Amino acid sequence: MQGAFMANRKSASGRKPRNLEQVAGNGLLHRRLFLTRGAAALGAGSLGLLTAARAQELPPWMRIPGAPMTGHGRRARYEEHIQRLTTSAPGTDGSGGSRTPLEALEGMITPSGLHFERHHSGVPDIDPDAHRLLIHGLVDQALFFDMDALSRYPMVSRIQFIECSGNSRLTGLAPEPVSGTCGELHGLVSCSEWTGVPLSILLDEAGLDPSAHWILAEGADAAAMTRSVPLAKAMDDALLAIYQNGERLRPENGYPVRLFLPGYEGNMSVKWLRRIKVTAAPMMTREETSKYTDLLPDGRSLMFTFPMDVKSVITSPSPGLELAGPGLYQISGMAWSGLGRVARVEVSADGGTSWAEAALTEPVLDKAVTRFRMAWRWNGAPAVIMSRAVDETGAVQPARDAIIAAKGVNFAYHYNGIQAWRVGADGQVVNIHV
Ligand SMILES: Nc1nc2c(c(=O)[nH]1)N[C@H]1C(S)=C(S)[C@@H](COP(=O)(O)O)O[C@H]1N2
Ligand SMILES: [Mo]
Repeated sequence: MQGAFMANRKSASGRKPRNLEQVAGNGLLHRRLFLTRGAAALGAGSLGLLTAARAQELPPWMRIPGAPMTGHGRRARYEEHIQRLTTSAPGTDGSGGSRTPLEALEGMITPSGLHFERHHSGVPDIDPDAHRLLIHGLVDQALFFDMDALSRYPMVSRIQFIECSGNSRLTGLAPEPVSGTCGELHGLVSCSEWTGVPLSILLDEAGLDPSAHWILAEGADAAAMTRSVPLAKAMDDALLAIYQNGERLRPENGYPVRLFLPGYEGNMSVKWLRRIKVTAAPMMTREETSKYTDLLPDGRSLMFTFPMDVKSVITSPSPGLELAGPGLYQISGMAWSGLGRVARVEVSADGGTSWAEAALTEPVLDKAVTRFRMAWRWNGAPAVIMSRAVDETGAVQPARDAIIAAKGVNFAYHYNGIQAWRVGADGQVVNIHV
């Protein structure tokens, strides 16, 4: 093993190897080592050493021809058990949500079939040929589009996250930590490549009245979900999204067209979009008065809290993914901010006593999920792992205590506290409050 270790290092750079550098308590290693070196270079020995006991016979799939081509691909049958966790409001089939199983995924993109869902009255079955989008209100001329006309406008593509502002409150605001997987606790966030027509192009074409300051967006579902959006956002980076990860939107995510407001709370990205009315003031809809407002300890409520704040969570290890025994592990997680790019993610393996900077996986994009990684040599003793993200505006993901001190526990949205997982001596991982 030592021989392979030396040979590796020589061929990698030809220079003398750097000292193995532990940068924080309980075994966190320097991010540079992890970016370019394997397990052997980190002193753990190779995880892939070939021994006689591990040699394989020719597997059966190499002895017979494989399956034919298919018109539409599907997952390996061994992966079919990876599912969204769906929950409906009592007495309803389609009002509720489903959560992305974050612990089963890697990279920055959420596969469309595992994108989280949040519906207020189920998924409508919309015939795209019969769907229409009306733009009216404080404009020079009202516009009325079918999908063919809409699709002839210039499109842009962006990789961006969407997060329900109710995400994470289930555990964050509970007095005792709730048991569940990472996805069950934090899975109301997903990241896709969205392609569509910038809303500004259509508003320009309609011609804005000088008194216009807001728009009202309305969905074609039975809930007729309706939200007010400041005109500045509508003219900045709002998208009428038609494609998701290269294919037409999934029905669950707004087929055939949705509003997409980068970085803003998910509720405002109205799905199955049928109408935009340009207005002088917000319309004070149900979703921005009785819902999606945050009750503070002094009895006042915050309204129109649009951007999603900086946040991160370790997806592996996480509850349900137990560690096989002491040794070298990759801590992997996701970070995002509705205010811009992720600037830095720090990881602790000693409950927040010491922190080390994680490696960010390129590309690091504006208002997109960013993958972070950290090498960790686990010594087998109980440990508490946590991550803390900082975005390019300098905003730092807060501790749970700090949020509760500032906002109490009666609010329901925009909880972005640091998540801690406790790794037991048996390798089991559980959700804890620190
Ligand atoms: N028309 C309509 N748009 C909607 C909703 C809805 O129920 N109806 N739910 C909203 C909420 S609360 C969220 S968090 C996002 C979720 O988007 P997704 O289901 O594509 O993940 O859609 C928003 N847009
Ligand atoms: Mo939401």
